[in-house]
Amino acid sequence: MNKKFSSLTMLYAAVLLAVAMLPISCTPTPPPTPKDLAQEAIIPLPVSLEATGSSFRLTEKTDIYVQAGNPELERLGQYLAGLLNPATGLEIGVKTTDEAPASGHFYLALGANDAELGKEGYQLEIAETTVNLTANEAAGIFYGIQTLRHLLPAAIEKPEKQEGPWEIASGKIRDYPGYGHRGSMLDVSRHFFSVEEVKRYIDLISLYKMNVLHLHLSDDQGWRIEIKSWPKLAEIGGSTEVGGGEGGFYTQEQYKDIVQYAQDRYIMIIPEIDMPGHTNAALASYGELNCDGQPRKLYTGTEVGFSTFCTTKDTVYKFIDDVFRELAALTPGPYLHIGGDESHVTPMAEYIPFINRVQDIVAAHGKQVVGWDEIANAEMKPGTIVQLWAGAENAKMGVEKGAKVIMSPASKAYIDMKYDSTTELGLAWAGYIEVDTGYIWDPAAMAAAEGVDKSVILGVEAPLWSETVTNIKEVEFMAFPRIPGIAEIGWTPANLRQWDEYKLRLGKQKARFEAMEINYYASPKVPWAAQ
Ligand code: NGO
Repeated sequence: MNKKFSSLTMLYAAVLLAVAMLPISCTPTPPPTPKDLAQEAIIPLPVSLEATGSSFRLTEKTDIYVQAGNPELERLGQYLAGLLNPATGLEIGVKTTDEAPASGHFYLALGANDAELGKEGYQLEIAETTVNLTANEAAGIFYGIQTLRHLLPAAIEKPEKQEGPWEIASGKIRDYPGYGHRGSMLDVSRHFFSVEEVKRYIDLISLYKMNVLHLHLSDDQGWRIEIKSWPKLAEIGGSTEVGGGEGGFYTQEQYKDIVQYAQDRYIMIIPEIDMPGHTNAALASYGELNCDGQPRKLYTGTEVGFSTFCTTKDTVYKFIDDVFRELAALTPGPYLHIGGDESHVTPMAEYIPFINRVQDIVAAHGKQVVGWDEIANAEMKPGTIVQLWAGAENAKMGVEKGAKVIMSPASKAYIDMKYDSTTELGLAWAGYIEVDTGYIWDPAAMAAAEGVDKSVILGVEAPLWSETVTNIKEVEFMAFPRIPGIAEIGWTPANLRQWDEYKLRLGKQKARFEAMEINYYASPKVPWAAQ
Protein backbone atom coordinates (compact mmCIF):
# COMPACT_ATOMS: atom_id res chain seq x y z
CA MET A 1 0.00 0.00 0.00
CA ASN A 2 1.61 3.31 -0.95
CA LYS A 3 1.74 6.24 1.37
CA LYS A 4 -0.43 8.50 -0.76
CA PHE A 5 -3.14 5.88 -0.92
CA SER A 6 -3.09 5.25 2.78
CA SER A 7 -3.30 8.95 3.72
CA LEU A 8 -6.21 9.38 1.28
CA THR A 9 -7.91 6.38 2.81
CA MET A 10 -7.39 7.82 6.24
CA LEU A 11 -8.81 11.15 5.18
CA TYR A 12 -11.77 9.36 3.66
CA ALA A 13 -12.26 7.34 6.82
CA ALA A 14 -12.05 10.47 8.93
CA VAL A 15 -14.72 12.21 6.82
CA LEU A 16 -16.90 9.10 7.05
CA LEU A 17 -16.44 8.99 10.78
CA ALA A 18 -17.27 12.68 11.12
CA VAL A 19 -20.40 12.23 9.01
CA ALA A 20 -21.34 9.19 11.06
CA MET A 21 -20.90 11.21 14.21
CA LEU A 22 -22.96 14.16 12.93
CA PRO A 23 -26.29 12.78 14.03
CA ILE A 24 -24.81 12.26 17.46
CA SER A 25 -23.90 15.92 17.83
CA CYS A 26 -27.40 16.88 16.57
CA THR A 27 -29.18 14.45 18.87
CA PRO A 28 -32.07 16.20 20.64
CA THR A 29 -31.31 17.43 24.11
CA PRO A 30 -31.26 14.81 26.87
CA PRO A 31 -34.55 13.67 28.39
CA PRO A 32 -36.30 16.16 30.67
CA THR A 33 -35.04 16.47 34.21
CA PRO A 34 -37.50 14.86 36.57
CA LYS A 35 -39.29 17.59 38.48
CA ASP A 36 -41.55 17.45 41.51
CA LEU A 37 -44.95 19.01 40.95
CA ALA A 38 -45.50 19.16 44.71
CA GLN A 39 -42.56 21.56 45.03
CA GLU A 40 -43.88 24.09 42.52
CA ALA A 41 -44.98 27.48 43.85
CA ILE A 42 -48.52 27.82 42.49
CA ILE A 43 -50.64 30.72 43.79
CA PRO A 44 -53.52 30.25 44.52
CA LEU A 45 -52.70 26.80 45.90
CA PRO A 46 -54.68 24.19 43.93
CA VAL A 47 -57.34 22.14 45.67
CA SER A 48 -55.65 18.84 44.81
CA LEU A 49 -52.36 17.89 43.29
CA GLU A 50 -50.57 14.58 42.68
CA ALA A 51 -46.96 14.55 41.53
CA THR A 52 -45.71 11.76 39.27
CA GLY A 53 -42.00 12.61 39.26
CA SER A 54 -41.17 13.29 35.63
CA SER A 55 -41.49 16.27 33.30
CA PHE A 56 -42.92 17.46 30.03
CA ARG A 57 -40.48 19.39 27.86
CA LEU A 58 -41.43 22.01 25.29
CA THR A 59 -39.51 21.55 22.04
CA GLU A 60 -39.50 22.90 18.47
CA LYS A 61 -42.09 20.22 17.71
CA THR A 62 -44.55 21.22 20.42
CA ASP A 63 -47.94 22.56 19.35
CA ILE A 64 -51.14 23.44 21.11
CA TYR A 65 -54.05 21.33 19.93
CA VAL A 66 -57.56 22.48 20.71
CA GLN A 67 -60.76 20.58 20.29
CA ALA A 68 -62.24 21.47 16.90
CA GLY A 69 -65.39 23.53 16.50
CA ASN A 70 -64.96 25.89 19.42
CA PRO A 71 -63.72 29.40 18.57
CA GLU A 72 -63.32 30.30 22.25
CA LEU A 73 -60.92 27.38 22.72
CA GLU A 74 -59.00 28.48 19.64
CA ARG A 75 -58.72 31.96 21.15
CA LEU A 76 -57.44 30.43 24.38
CA GLY A 77 -54.96 28.32 22.40
CA GLN A 78 -53.68 31.52 20.78
CA TYR A 79 -53.52 33.18 24.18
CA LEU A 80 -51.41 30.30 25.52
CA ALA A 81 -49.15 30.41 22.46
CA GLY A 82 -48.79 34.17 23.02
CA LEU A 83 -47.63 33.49 26.57
CA LEU A 84 -45.15 30.77 25.57
CA ASN A 85 -43.62 31.99 22.34
CA PRO A 86 -41.80 35.22 23.20
CA ALA A 87 -39.53 33.74 25.89
CA THR A 88 -39.16 30.22 24.47
CA GLY A 89 -38.75 31.37 20.87
CA LEU A 90 -40.25 27.98 19.91
CA GLU A 91 -42.93 29.19 17.51
CA ILE A 92 -45.53 26.96 19.10
CA GLY A 93 -48.59 26.83 16.84
CA VAL A 94 -52.29 26.26 17.47
CA LYS A 95 -54.08 23.42 15.69
CA THR A 96 -57.58 22.07 15.90
CA THR A 97 -58.28 18.38 16.25
CA ASP A 98 -61.13 15.94 16.82
CA GLU A 99 -59.18 13.70 19.14
CA ALA A 100 -56.34 13.93 21.64
CA PRO A 101 -53.08 14.56 19.75
CA ALA A 102 -50.01 12.34 19.56
CA SER A 103 -47.10 12.84 21.96
CA GLY A 104 -45.31 16.08 22.56
CA HIS A 105 -48.21 18.52 22.59
CA PHE A 106 -50.62 20.52 24.68
CA TYR A 107 -54.28 19.61 24.34
CA LEU A 108 -57.12 21.88 25.46
CA ALA A 109 -60.61 20.41 25.58
CA LEU A 110 -64.03 21.29 26.96
CA GLY A 111 -67.02 19.18 27.83
CA ALA A 112 -65.48 17.51 30.85
CA ASN A 113 -68.98 17.28 32.36
CA ASP A 114 -67.30 17.07 35.73
CA ALA A 115 -69.64 18.42 38.43
CA GLU A 116 -66.89 18.88 41.02
CA LEU A 117 -65.00 21.33 38.77
CA GLY A 118 -67.99 23.67 38.35
CA LYS A 119 -67.89 26.68 36.01
CA GLU A 120 -64.33 27.79 36.74
CA GLY A 121 -62.48 24.60 37.65
CA TYR A 122 -60.05 22.65 35.49
CA GLN A 123 -58.09 19.44 35.39
CA LEU A 124 -54.49 19.48 34.28
CA GLU A 125 -52.77 16.18 33.50
CA ILE A 126 -49.09 16.56 32.75
CA ALA A 127 -47.20 13.51 31.53
CA GLU A 128 -43.75 13.20 29.96
CA THR A 129 -45.47 13.06 26.60
CA THR A 130 -48.50 15.37 26.83
CA VAL A 131 -50.19 18.17 28.71
CA ASN A 132 -53.96 17.74 28.79
CA LEU A 133 -56.07 20.59 30.09
CA THR A 134 -59.79 19.97 30.41
CA ALA A 135 -62.70 21.90 31.91
CA ASN A 136 -66.46 22.23 31.78
CA GLU A 137 -66.28 25.84 30.58
CA ALA A 138 -63.73 28.06 28.88
CA ALA A 139 -63.02 30.01 32.10
CA GLY A 140 -61.60 26.79 33.57
CA ILE A 141 -59.22 26.45 30.63
CA PHE A 142 -58.08 30.03 31.22
CA TYR A 143 -57.35 29.26 34.88
CA GLY A 144 -55.54 26.05 33.94
CA ILE A 145 -53.36 28.16 31.65
CA GLN A 146 -52.54 30.46 34.60
CA THR A 147 -51.44 27.38 36.55
CA LEU A 148 -49.21 26.35 33.64
CA ARG A 149 -47.56 29.78 33.80
CA HIS A 150 -46.70 29.16 37.45
CA LEU A 151 -45.29 25.72 36.57
CA LEU A 152 -42.87 27.07 33.97
CA PRO A 153 -39.65 28.87 34.91
CA ALA A 154 -40.25 32.55 35.76
CA ALA A 155 -38.31 33.56 32.64
CA ILE A 156 -41.38 32.48 30.63
CA GLU A 157 -42.81 35.90 31.53
CA LYS A 158 -40.02 37.80 29.79
CA PRO A 159 -40.85 39.48 26.49
CA GLU A 160 -37.77 38.28 24.60
CA LYS A 161 -36.08 34.91 23.97
CA GLN A 162 -34.48 33.26 27.01
CA GLU A 163 -32.41 30.13 27.58
CA GLY A 164 -34.41 26.94 28.18
CA PRO A 165 -34.98 24.19 28.94
CA TRP A 166 -38.73 24.71 29.32
CA GLU A 167 -40.01 21.89 31.45
CA ILE A 168 -43.19 21.32 33.39
CA ALA A 169 -43.32 18.90 36.34
CA SER A 170 -45.63 15.97 35.71
CA GLY A 171 -48.71 15.00 37.67
CA LYS A 172 -52.35 15.78 37.97
CA ILE A 173 -54.07 18.88 39.30
CA ARG A 174 -57.80 19.16 39.93
CA ASP A 175 -58.69 22.65 40.95
CA TYR A 176 -61.68 24.94 41.43
CA PRO A 177 -62.41 28.09 43.44
CA GLY A 178 -64.04 28.35 46.85
CA TYR A 179 -65.72 31.64 45.95
CA GLY A 180 -67.20 32.83 42.67
CA HIS A 181 -66.28 36.46 43.34
CA ARG A 182 -62.54 37.18 43.61
CA GLY A 183 -61.43 40.65 42.83
CA SER A 184 -59.92 44.00 43.37
CA MET A 185 -61.27 47.54 43.19
CA LEU A 186 -59.28 50.28 41.55
CA ASP A 187 -60.10 53.91 42.42
CA VAL A 188 -59.61 55.74 39.12
CA SER A 189 -61.31 58.85 40.53
CA ARG A 190 -58.89 60.24 43.13
CA HIS A 191 -56.16 59.74 40.57
CA PHE A 192 -56.90 58.84 37.00
CA PHE A 193 -55.29 55.77 35.42
CA SER A 194 -55.03 55.40 31.65
CA VAL A 195 -56.57 52.57 29.64
CA GLU A 196 -53.10 51.00 29.33
CA GLU A 197 -52.59 51.17 33.09
CA VAL A 198 -55.96 49.54 33.77
CA LYS A 199 -55.13 46.78 31.26
CA ARG A 200 -51.82 46.16 32.99
CA TYR A 201 -53.68 45.81 36.30
CA ILE A 202 -56.10 43.36 34.65
CA ASP A 203 -53.13 41.33 33.39
CA LEU A 204 -51.55 41.25 36.82
CA ILE A 205 -54.65 40.15 38.74
CA SER A 206 -55.57 37.55 36.14
CA LEU A 207 -52.32 35.63 36.78
CA TYR A 208 -53.80 34.89 40.22
CA LYS A 209 -57.20 33.82 38.84
CA MET A 210 -59.12 36.87 40.02
CA ASN A 211 -62.35 37.35 38.09
CA VAL A 212 -63.61 40.80 39.12
CA LEU A 213 -62.30 44.32 38.64
CA HIS A 214 -64.50 46.92 40.31
CA LEU A 215 -63.79 50.41 38.94
CA HIS A 216 -64.59 53.31 41.26
CA LEU A 217 -65.51 55.71 38.45
CA SER A 218 -66.70 58.76 40.35
CA ASP A 219 -65.99 60.58 43.58
CA ASP A 220 -65.57 64.11 44.89
CA GLN A 221 -62.32 64.57 42.99
CA GLY A 222 -63.20 63.22 39.56
CA TRP A 223 -65.83 61.81 37.19
CA ARG A 224 -64.14 59.32 34.87
CA ILE A 225 -66.67 57.97 32.36
CA GLU A 226 -68.20 59.76 29.38
CA ILE A 227 -71.98 60.05 29.77
CA LYS A 228 -73.39 61.26 26.46
CA SER A 229 -76.62 62.66 27.91
CA TRP A 230 -74.72 64.69 30.55
CA PRO A 231 -71.49 65.60 28.76
CA LYS A 232 -70.19 68.09 31.34
CA LEU A 233 -69.63 65.24 33.82
CA ALA A 234 -66.54 64.16 31.93
CA GLU A 235 -65.61 67.59 30.57
CA ILE A 236 -65.74 69.40 33.89
CA GLY A 237 -65.91 66.61 36.47
CA GLY A 238 -63.10 64.73 34.73
CA SER A 239 -60.78 67.70 34.44
CA THR A 240 -58.78 67.28 37.63
CA GLU A 241 -57.78 64.88 40.43
CA VAL A 242 -56.25 64.85 43.92
CA GLY A 243 -53.39 67.31 44.04
CA GLY A 244 -54.76 69.31 41.08
CA GLY A 245 -53.36 67.20 38.22
CA GLU A 246 -55.16 67.10 34.89
CA GLY A 247 -57.28 64.01 35.66
CA GLY A 248 -59.00 62.45 32.66
CA PHE A 249 -61.89 60.20 31.73
CA TYR A 250 -62.64 57.18 29.56
CA THR A 251 -64.67 57.76 26.43
CA GLN A 252 -67.36 55.11 26.03
CA GLU A 253 -65.25 53.54 23.26
CA GLN A 254 -62.24 53.32 25.56
CA TYR A 255 -64.38 51.93 28.35
CA LYS A 256 -65.76 49.23 26.03
CA ASP A 257 -62.20 48.35 25.14
CA ILE A 258 -61.38 47.88 28.86
CA VAL A 259 -64.51 45.76 29.37
CA GLN A 260 -63.61 43.55 26.38
CA TYR A 261 -59.98 43.21 27.48
CA ALA A 262 -61.21 42.12 30.91
CA GLN A 263 -63.80 39.76 29.45
CA ASP A 264 -61.12 38.08 27.34
CA ARG A 265 -59.42 37.27 30.66
CA TYR A 266 -62.68 36.15 32.34
CA ILE A 267 -62.76 39.30 34.46
CA MET A 268 -66.04 41.08 35.03
CA ILE A 269 -65.88 44.86 35.32
CA ILE A 270 -68.18 46.30 38.01
CA PRO A 271 -68.64 50.01 37.40
CA GLU A 272 -69.29 52.19 40.45
CA ILE A 273 -70.96 55.59 40.49
CA ASP A 274 -70.80 56.65 44.12
CA MET A 275 -73.87 58.43 45.55
CA PRO A 276 -75.51 60.33 47.23
CA GLY A 277 -72.25 61.41 48.91
CA HIS A 278 -68.80 61.42 47.25
CA THR A 279 -70.40 63.40 44.42
CA ASN A 280 -68.59 66.74 44.32
CA ALA A 281 -67.28 66.20 40.76
CA ALA A 282 -70.88 65.77 39.51
CA LEU A 283 -72.11 68.65 41.68
CA ALA A 284 -69.43 70.85 40.12
CA SER A 285 -70.43 69.80 36.60
CA TYR A 286 -74.19 70.46 36.94
CA GLY A 287 -75.56 73.03 39.38
CA GLU A 288 -79.05 71.50 39.20
CA LEU A 289 -77.92 68.44 41.18
CA ASN A 290 -77.52 70.72 44.25
CA CYS A 291 -80.49 71.92 46.33
CA ASP A 292 -79.42 75.55 45.79
CA GLY A 293 -78.96 75.04 42.03
CA GLN A 294 -75.39 76.32 42.19
CA PRO A 295 -72.46 74.31 40.84
CA ARG A 296 -69.83 73.46 43.43
CA LYS A 297 -66.13 74.21 42.94
CA LEU A 298 -63.94 71.34 41.75
CA TYR A 299 -62.22 69.61 44.66
CA THR A 300 -58.68 68.25 44.72
CA GLY A 301 -58.20 67.49 48.44
CA THR A 302 -58.71 64.17 50.25
CA GLU A 303 -61.43 64.85 52.83
CA VAL A 304 -64.49 62.59 52.67
CA GLY A 305 -68.14 62.97 53.59
CA PHE A 306 -68.92 66.61 52.70
CA SER A 307 -70.94 66.30 49.49
CA THR A 308 -74.46 65.09 48.66
CA PHE A 309 -76.93 65.03 45.79
CA CYS A 310 -80.11 66.93 46.52
CA THR A 311 -82.14 63.78 47.19
CA THR A 312 -85.51 65.57 47.09
CA LYS A 313 -85.15 66.84 43.51
CA ASP A 314 -86.66 64.97 40.53
CA THR A 315 -83.79 66.16 38.29
CA VAL A 316 -81.43 64.10 40.43
CA TYR A 317 -83.36 60.89 39.71
CA LYS A 318 -83.63 61.74 36.00
CA PHE A 319 -79.84 62.20 36.08
CA ILE A 320 -79.27 58.87 37.86
CA ASP A 321 -81.60 57.10 35.44
CA ASP A 322 -79.70 58.48 32.44
CA VAL A 323 -76.30 57.63 33.90
CA PHE A 324 -77.27 54.06 34.77
CA ARG A 325 -79.01 53.56 31.41
CA GLU A 326 -75.79 54.43 29.59
CA LEU A 327 -73.65 52.46 31.99
CA ALA A 328 -75.91 49.39 31.85
CA ALA A 329 -75.52 49.39 28.08
CA LEU A 330 -71.74 49.28 28.52
CA THR A 331 -71.86 46.52 31.13
CA PRO A 332 -72.18 42.86 30.14
CA GLY A 333 -71.99 41.78 33.79
CA PRO A 334 -75.01 41.76 36.12
CA TYR A 335 -73.92 44.49 38.56
CA LEU A 336 -73.95 48.26 38.88
CA HIS A 337 -72.33 49.61 42.05
CA ILE A 338 -74.06 52.63 43.60
CA GLY A 339 -71.51 53.44 46.33
CA GLY A 340 -73.64 54.71 49.20
CA ASP A 341 -70.73 55.10 51.66
CA GLU A 342 -70.02 57.96 54.02
CA SER A 343 -72.95 60.18 53.07
CA HIS A 344 -72.37 62.13 56.24
CA VAL A 345 -74.26 65.23 55.13
CA THR A 346 -77.32 63.36 53.80
CA PRO A 347 -79.86 63.02 56.64
CA MET A 348 -80.75 59.33 57.23
CA ALA A 349 -84.40 60.23 56.61
CA GLU A 350 -83.38 61.20 53.06
CA TYR A 351 -80.66 58.59 52.57
CA ILE A 352 -82.99 55.60 53.01
CA PRO A 353 -85.64 56.61 50.43
CA PHE A 354 -82.83 57.65 48.08
CA ILE A 355 -81.15 54.22 48.23
CA ASN A 356 -84.54 52.51 47.84
CA ARG A 357 -85.31 54.52 44.72
CA VAL A 358 -81.87 54.05 43.18
CA GLN A 359 -82.20 50.27 43.61
CA ASP A 360 -85.43 50.46 41.56
CA ILE A 361 -83.70 52.51 38.86
CA VAL A 362 -80.88 49.97 38.58
CA ALA A 363 -83.38 47.09 38.49
CA ALA A 364 -85.28 48.86 35.70
CA HIS A 365 -82.08 48.72 33.64
CA GLY A 366 -81.87 44.98 34.23
CA LYS A 367 -79.00 45.06 36.72
CA GLN A 368 -78.40 44.20 40.37
CA VAL A 369 -77.18 46.74 42.91
CA VAL A 370 -73.93 46.44 44.79
CA GLY A 371 -73.32 49.07 47.48
CA TRP A 372 -70.98 49.75 50.40
CA ASP A 373 -72.29 48.37 53.69
CA GLU A 374 -74.18 51.55 54.73
CA ILE A 375 -76.84 50.78 52.09
CA ALA A 376 -78.13 48.05 54.43
CA ASN A 377 -79.89 50.86 56.30
CA ALA A 378 -82.34 50.96 53.39
CA GLU A 379 -84.63 48.19 52.14
CA MET A 380 -82.74 45.41 50.40
CA LYS A 381 -84.44 44.82 47.03
CA PRO A 382 -84.13 41.40 45.39
CA GLY A 383 -80.58 40.75 44.23
CA THR A 384 -78.95 43.62 46.13
CA ILE A 385 -75.45 42.94 47.42
CA VAL A 386 -73.75 44.60 50.38
CA GLN A 387 -70.00 45.15 50.24
CA LEU A 388 -68.66 45.01 53.78
CA TRP A 389 -65.83 47.46 54.37
CA ALA A 390 -66.15 48.93 57.88
CA GLY A 391 -69.55 48.02 59.29
CA ALA A 392 -69.88 44.32 60.03
CA GLU A 393 -73.16 45.15 61.78
CA ASN A 394 -74.40 46.77 58.55
CA ALA A 395 -73.56 43.62 56.59
CA LYS A 396 -75.43 41.55 59.15
CA MET A 397 -78.44 43.86 58.89
CA GLY A 398 -78.30 43.58 55.09
CA VAL A 399 -78.23 39.78 55.27
CA GLU A 400 -81.23 39.80 57.61
CA LYS A 401 -83.04 41.80 54.94
CA GLY A 402 -82.09 39.25 52.25
CA ALA A 403 -78.85 40.63 50.79
CA LYS A 404 -75.69 38.73 49.91
CA VAL A 405 -72.25 39.98 50.89
CA ILE A 406 -68.87 40.75 49.32
CA MET A 407 -66.09 40.85 51.91
CA SER A 408 -63.67 43.80 51.82
CA PRO A 409 -62.92 44.36 55.52
CA ALA A 410 -60.70 47.44 55.59
CA SER A 411 -58.38 46.12 58.31
CA LYS A 412 -57.45 43.11 56.13
CA ALA A 413 -58.36 43.70 52.49
CA TYR A 414 -57.72 47.43 51.92
CA ILE A 415 -54.55 47.40 49.86
CA ASP A 416 -54.32 51.19 50.05
CA MET A 417 -53.28 50.79 53.70
CA LYS A 418 -49.57 51.14 54.43
CA TYR A 419 -47.62 47.91 55.06
CA ASP A 420 -45.97 49.45 58.12
CA SER A 421 -45.03 52.86 59.50
CA THR A 422 -42.23 53.26 56.94
CA THR A 423 -44.39 52.80 53.83
CA GLU A 424 -44.38 56.10 51.98
CA LEU A 425 -47.57 55.55 49.98
CA GLY A 426 -50.95 54.73 51.41
CA LEU A 427 -53.19 55.55 54.33
CA ALA A 428 -53.27 54.05 57.81
CA TRP A 429 -56.76 54.71 59.18
CA ALA A 430 -57.61 50.97 59.19
CA GLY A 431 -54.17 50.01 60.52
CA TYR A 432 -51.00 48.77 58.89
CA ILE A 433 -51.53 45.71 56.71
CA GLU A 434 -48.33 43.70 56.38
CA VAL A 435 -48.37 40.80 53.95
CA ASP A 436 -49.12 38.28 56.71
CA THR A 437 -51.99 40.37 58.14
CA GLY A 438 -53.50 40.63 54.67
CA TYR A 439 -53.33 36.84 54.26
CA ILE A 440 -54.26 35.45 57.66
CA TRP A 441 -58.03 35.80 57.71
CA ASP A 442 -60.99 33.91 56.41
CA PRO A 443 -64.11 35.57 54.98
CA ALA A 444 -66.46 32.84 56.21
CA ALA A 445 -64.99 32.77 59.73
CA MET A 446 -65.14 36.57 59.94
CA ALA A 447 -68.76 36.55 58.81
CA ALA A 448 -69.60 33.70 61.20
CA ALA A 449 -68.28 35.80 64.09
CA GLU A 450 -71.06 38.26 63.22
CA GLY A 451 -73.61 35.48 62.97
CA VAL A 452 -73.61 35.57 59.16
CA ASP A 453 -73.63 32.23 57.35
CA LYS A 454 -70.99 31.33 54.76
CA SER A 455 -73.69 30.62 52.19
CA VAL A 456 -74.39 34.36 51.73
CA ILE A 457 -70.74 35.29 51.18
CA LEU A 458 -70.10 35.74 47.46
CA GLY A 459 -66.39 36.30 47.86
CA VAL A 460 -63.65 38.86 48.41
CA GLU A 461 -62.47 42.13 46.94
CA ALA A 462 -59.31 44.08 47.71
CA PRO A 463 -59.96 47.82 47.24
CA LEU A 464 -57.10 50.05 46.13
CA TRP A 465 -58.13 53.63 46.86
CA SER A 466 -55.93 56.19 45.19
CA GLU A 467 -55.68 59.29 47.36
CA THR A 468 -51.90 58.72 47.53
CA VAL A 469 -51.36 56.45 44.55
CA THR A 470 -50.72 58.28 41.30
CA ASN A 471 -49.48 55.84 38.66
CA ILE A 472 -49.37 52.15 37.80
CA LYS A 473 -45.96 51.57 39.39
CA GLU A 474 -47.37 52.85 42.69
CA VAL A 475 -50.47 50.69 42.18
CA GLU A 476 -48.15 47.70 41.78
CA PHE A 477 -46.28 48.54 44.96
CA MET A 478 -49.47 48.55 47.03
CA ALA A 479 -51.01 45.54 45.28
CA PHE A 480 -47.93 43.31 45.27
CA PRO A 481 -47.54 41.11 47.11
CA ARG A 482 -50.93 41.47 48.80
CA ILE A 483 -53.06 40.67 45.73
CA PRO A 484 -51.79 37.06 45.45
CA GLY A 485 -52.81 36.57 49.10
CA ILE A 486 -56.35 37.90 48.61
CA ALA A 487 -56.61 35.83 45.43
CA GLU A 488 -55.67 32.70 47.39
CA ILE A 489 -58.24 33.52 50.09
CA GLY A 490 -60.87 33.69 47.35
CA TRP A 491 -59.80 30.47 45.65
CA THR A 492 -58.18 27.97 48.04
CA PRO A 493 -60.13 26.16 50.80
CA ALA A 494 -59.49 27.61 54.26
CA ASN A 495 -58.02 24.36 55.62
CA LEU A 496 -55.23 24.49 52.99
CA ARG A 497 -54.20 28.07 53.76
CA GLN A 498 -51.26 28.26 56.19
CA TRP A 499 -49.13 31.39 56.34
CA ASP A 500 -45.91 29.46 57.08
CA GLU A 501 -46.31 27.43 53.92
CA TYR A 502 -47.76 30.27 51.83
CA LYS A 503 -44.89 32.62 52.58
CA LEU A 504 -42.44 30.13 51.00
CA ARG A 505 -44.53 29.95 47.85
CA LEU A 506 -44.84 33.73 47.82
CA GLY A 507 -41.08 34.10 48.28
CA LYS A 508 -40.58 32.03 45.12
CA GLN A 509 -42.63 34.57 43.16
CA LYS A 510 -39.69 36.99 43.32
CA ALA A 511 -38.22 35.91 40.00
CA ARG A 512 -41.68 36.03 38.39
CA PHE A 513 -42.39 39.53 39.74
CA GLU A 514 -39.02 40.60 38.38
CA ALA A 515 -39.56 38.97 34.99
CA MET A 516 -42.89 40.81 34.77
CA GLU A 517 -41.26 44.03 35.99
CA ILE A 518 -43.72 44.32 38.86
CA ASN A 519 -42.74 47.04 41.32
CA TYR A 520 -43.40 44.91 44.42
CA TYR A 521 -42.83 45.57 48.10
CA ALA A 522 -40.05 43.26 49.32
CA SER A 523 -41.67 42.63 52.69
CA PRO A 524 -39.35 41.40 55.47
CA LYS A 525 -42.09 38.93 56.40
CA VAL A 526 -41.44 36.92 53.24
CA PRO A 527 -38.39 34.68 52.64
CA TRP A 528 -37.70 35.89 49.10
CA ALA A 529 -36.01 33.13 47.15
CA ALA A 530 -33.31 33.77 44.58
CA GLN A 531 -34.92 31.28 42.17
C1 NGO B 1 -63.21 54.48 52.67
C2 NGO B 1 -63.91 55.56 51.89
C3 NGO B 1 -63.15 55.97 50.64
C4 NGO B 1 -61.68 56.19 50.95
C5 NGO B 1 -61.11 54.92 51.58
C6 NGO B 1 -59.66 55.08 51.93
C7 NGO B 1 -64.96 53.57 51.61
C8 NGO B 1 -65.90 52.55 51.19
N1 NGO B 1 -65.15 54.87 51.55
O1 NGO B 1 -63.73 53.28 52.07
O2 NGO B 1 -63.71 57.14 50.11
O3 NGO B 1 -60.98 56.47 49.76
O4 NGO B 1 -61.82 54.55 52.73
O5 NGO B 1 -59.10 53.96 52.51
